[in-house]
Amino acid sequence: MSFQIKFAFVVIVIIVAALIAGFFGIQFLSEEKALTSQSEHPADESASADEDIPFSRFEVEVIAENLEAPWDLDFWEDRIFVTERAGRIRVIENGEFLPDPYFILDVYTGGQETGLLGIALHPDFSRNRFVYIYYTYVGEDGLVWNRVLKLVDRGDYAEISEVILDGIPGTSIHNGGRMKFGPDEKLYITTGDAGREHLVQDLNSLAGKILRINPDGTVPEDNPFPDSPVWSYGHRNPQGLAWSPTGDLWATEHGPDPNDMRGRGPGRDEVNLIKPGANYGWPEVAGKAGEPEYVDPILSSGEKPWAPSGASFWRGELYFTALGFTPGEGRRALHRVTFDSDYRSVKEHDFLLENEFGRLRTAEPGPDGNLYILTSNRDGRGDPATEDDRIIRLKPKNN
Ligand SMILES: [Ca+2]
Repeated sequence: MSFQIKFAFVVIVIIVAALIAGFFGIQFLSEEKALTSQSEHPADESASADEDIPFSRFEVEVIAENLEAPWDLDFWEDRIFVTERAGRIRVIENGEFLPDPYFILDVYTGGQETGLLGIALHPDFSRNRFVYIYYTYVGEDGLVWNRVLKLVDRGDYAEISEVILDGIPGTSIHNGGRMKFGPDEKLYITTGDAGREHLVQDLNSLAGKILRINPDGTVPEDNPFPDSPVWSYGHRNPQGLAWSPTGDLWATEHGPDPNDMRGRGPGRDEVNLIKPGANYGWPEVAGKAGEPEYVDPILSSGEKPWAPSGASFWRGELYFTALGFTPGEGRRALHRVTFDSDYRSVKEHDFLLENEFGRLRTAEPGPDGNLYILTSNRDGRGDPATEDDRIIRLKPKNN
């Protein structure tokens, strides 16, 4: 089937489907999104038109608007907890914002990569009400740092409990900031190089690392380096953490700009399979460098930037969001990666929502089985629409 014929066929199918949906008053948004998705691995020619289009099996809905540079989210029952970089946690309950912010914090917001970043609810939140946040601040020494703060939920607001990890180097860029509890109920935290590359290979610095701590801030006994929260190192600015169905940790990482490559390798942005104690190469190499002392990424953008931020496994596949600086080539899109059954080799890599909603910050499955995505258009680098920023929900059809 030629492309033109196939395209016409797809359009006719969609028009008919849309007419049917309109007739029954059904909200029917996903097909127009599906048309704009792209694939590096076109489906088999014998597949139906619907199966030819990645993501056609999802409905795409905007469920919240008018957020200001949201950065991370977590869920509990009917509540969505969302951080805004300016220093607010907002709560959406049953689809409605609580009238007042859940928590307000004085944070450092210089540059465009600072402020209140990650949030993670304790796995036993129902019992202990602990909420963890990661933020940038100016210390008494006048320097910029990042720290992890534990809050206690009090219903419609939260109170500060204690700082559980401090001394993470910060600056106006490369602050890392993603936090998630793993299947082992340890807290994993990404940190960036804070613009100081020499700290990244130094195991005594918390810059350019993935960290793993107990929920009370102590170091787990089975960490790879004694008495150190460092789980892996050699990272430039990782901002995505995701566990595969096989229990492995994956991380996305922002790579260097072209003028910052300086012969350091063939690639920029990375998707890495994280092994405890391993060295991921920055600032010596970037991308699949093939140097034996460094672990290469499983997936690299090569010379094309994605600017990948958040990541999650959802329905057995890896989804990561791309911020991009300019449109095109999946730079402002939701990437999907499928794997062979061992979750070691990539089967397909494609993306959707390209340039539909601008910069995409993170994607996280909710307790309802749907995928929630934050836009990041009011972070100083986007072209915000009047409704920005938004939370988008991907809902599988026929589920
Ligand atoms: Ca690397």
